[in-house]
Amino acid sequence: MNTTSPKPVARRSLFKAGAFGAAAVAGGLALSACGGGSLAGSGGGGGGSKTFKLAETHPDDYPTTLGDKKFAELAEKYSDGRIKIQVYPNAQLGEESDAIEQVQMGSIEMTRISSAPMGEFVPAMGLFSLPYLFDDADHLWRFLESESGKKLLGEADGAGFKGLGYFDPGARSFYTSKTPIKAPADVKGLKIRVQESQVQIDFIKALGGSPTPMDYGEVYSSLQSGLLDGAENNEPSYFSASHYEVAKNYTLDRHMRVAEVLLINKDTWAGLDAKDQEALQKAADEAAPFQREKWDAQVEADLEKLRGEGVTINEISDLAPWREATKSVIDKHGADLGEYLDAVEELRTA
Ligand code: GTR
Repeated sequence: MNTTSPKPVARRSLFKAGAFGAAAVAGGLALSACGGGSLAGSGGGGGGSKTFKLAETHPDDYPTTLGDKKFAELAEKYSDGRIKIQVYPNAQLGEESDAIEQVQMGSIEMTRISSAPMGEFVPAMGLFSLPYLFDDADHLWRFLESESGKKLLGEADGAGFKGLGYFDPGARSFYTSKTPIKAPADVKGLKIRVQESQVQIDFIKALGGSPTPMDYGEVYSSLQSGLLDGAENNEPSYFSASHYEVAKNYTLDRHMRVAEVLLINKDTWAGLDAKDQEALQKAADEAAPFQREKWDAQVEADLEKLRGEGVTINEISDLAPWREATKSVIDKHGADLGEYLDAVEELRTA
């Protein structure tokens, strides 16, 4: 058992330094080279059994956590007990921005993470933060399961990770504490929390709002204190993190489908023999449809509960003005994503 505590990493923060780019990927490589060399926390290498930690930000019964647990159960089964995965929910191992750095260094072997903060390390993952890109969940999944979706997941290799698969992220929508958002102009002047993503910062700016990147765990108190006017997320996050208690106007504009990703440290992966790699991959492949089923049921149940809690839900039927107002975000951030955007377009209709 490795007992060294995670090494602090000088975070390549776009919020301090300003930009994505080649330097980001190079930084990622350097980190992985110096920190990820051992099977940290693996409980011994070689042919014996290995125990991996998996960091998850959500509570125990949240659909992604259920997906993680299914993955863990199948990994143990398919590896004949050689691989054990301990799922740590509730951000016990740190907020996402810390967890991903620790996975890059190898002090945590695995995480289920949103592709938005991952975009700091793997810029192409910014695709999923482009606004109003996917028509619906089926469109997203056609892309995720396509050769392009797999290639995009493979880009994680360049930053010290191996991407094992995607989980369903639902769709992110706005919520506000005071004024409800009904049209793009309503975002003007509002302080809106975003994930750690330059694309999302530019999205809020395009709508005239003031974007505030912040850890997920700080959003509730910031909405409560008035530091934020609003935030945005899918129904299960809005409900399970109790954000609805302090921001009761929910506007279903479904602006982003920010894929969830199952990641393992690249060196940990490379240290596994072919049989165990196959077992892990098979487990991830089978956990994905399981998680998606849980997801759909949870969204329905949570909408029902939110209505019961007195949340005002605004459905947006015409997305044209929203697309128009935020077109600049696609123009700017889509420029380097040509082949992925082409695939998204091709897959728009089944
Ligand atoms: C959720 C996502 C989390 C986290 C969170 C956030 O939808 O599942 O992994 O990224 O959003 O907004 O920080």
